[in-house]
Amino acid sequence: MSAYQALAEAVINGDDKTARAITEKALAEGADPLALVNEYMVPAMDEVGRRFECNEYFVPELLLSARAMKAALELLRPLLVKSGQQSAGRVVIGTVKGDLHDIGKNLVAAMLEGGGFEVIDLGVNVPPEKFVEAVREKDAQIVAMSALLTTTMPSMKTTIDALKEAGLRDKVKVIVGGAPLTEKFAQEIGADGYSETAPGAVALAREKLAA
Ligand code: B1M
Repeated sequence: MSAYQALAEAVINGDDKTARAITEKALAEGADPLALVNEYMVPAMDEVGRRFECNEYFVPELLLSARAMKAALELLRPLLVKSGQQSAGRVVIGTVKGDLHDIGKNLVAAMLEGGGFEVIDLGVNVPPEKFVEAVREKDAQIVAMSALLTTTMPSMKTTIDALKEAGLRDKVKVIVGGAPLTEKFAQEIGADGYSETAPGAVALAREKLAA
C-alpha cells in the first residue's frame, strides 16, 4: 500500500484536509482501515516525535499533526468499531492524570469496541479517584490506562493503589499501555497485563477476562 505514503506525509506536515481526503480515497479504493493506521499514520507520528526531539518541530507542529491524525481517524474509527462481534465485557479507559495524549488511547478504545467490549472512555488527565468512581458506578471488569509521558507513568500505580483502597482491586483486571511503558514496569506496579499495541490490548483484555 505504498500508494498511501501521501497520508503519512500529510500527518507529518500537519495537513488535516489532505489527510482526510487521502483517507477517503483510500477507503473508496478498498484499503484496510487498520493497515492505514499501522503502516502510515502511526509511523508518521513517530517521525513527528523524532523531529520534536531534534528541535525541528515544536508544540504547535505536534498539535497540527495530532489534528491531521484525528481528521483521518474520524473516518476510520467507525470502521474499526464495526468489525466487532458480541459483548465481551465492560472496560473503563483513560489517559492518566497529568497526561493529555489521547490518540493512542482513542485507538485502543475503538479497537476494544470493535472487539465487542462496552467501553466507557473517561478521556485524558484522569485522576485515580475518577477511575475508581467509574469502576464502581459502571461495574466494569477491566480498567485500561494509557500514558505517553514518563512523568505520568507513576499515576498508574497510584490508580491501582486507589482501587485497592476502595476494595475494588480484586473485582477488576488492570491493563496498561503507552509508548514509554514496558512489561517490566507493568509487573512492578502490579498491573495484570501490558500491551504494546492497540490490537494487542484487545487480545489481552479477552485473555484476562477468560483467566
Ligand atoms: Co507529546 N510527547 N508532549 N504531544 N507527543 C511525546 C509523547 C514525546 C515522546 C515526544 C518526544 O519528545 N519525542 C514526549 C514525551 C517524552 C517523555 O516523556 N519521555 C512528549 C512531550 C515531552 C510532550 C510535552 C511535555 C511537550 C511540551 O509541552 N513541552 C507535552 C505534554 C502535555 C501533557 O500531556 N501534559 C506534549 C504535548 C503534546 C501535544 C498535546 C502537542 C500532542 C498530543 C495531542 C493528542 O494526543 N491529542 C503531542 C504529540 C502528538 C506527541 C507525539 C509526537 C505523538 C503521540 C501520538 O499520538 N502517537 C509523541 C511522540 C511519539 O509518540 N512518537 C509525543 C501516535 C499514537 C497512535 O501512538 O499514543 O504511542 P501511542 O499509542 C500506541 C501505543 O503506545 C499503544 O497503542 C497505540 C497504537 O498501537 N497504546 C496502548 C497506547 N495506550 C495504550 C493502552 C493500552 C495498550 C496499548 O492498554 C490499556
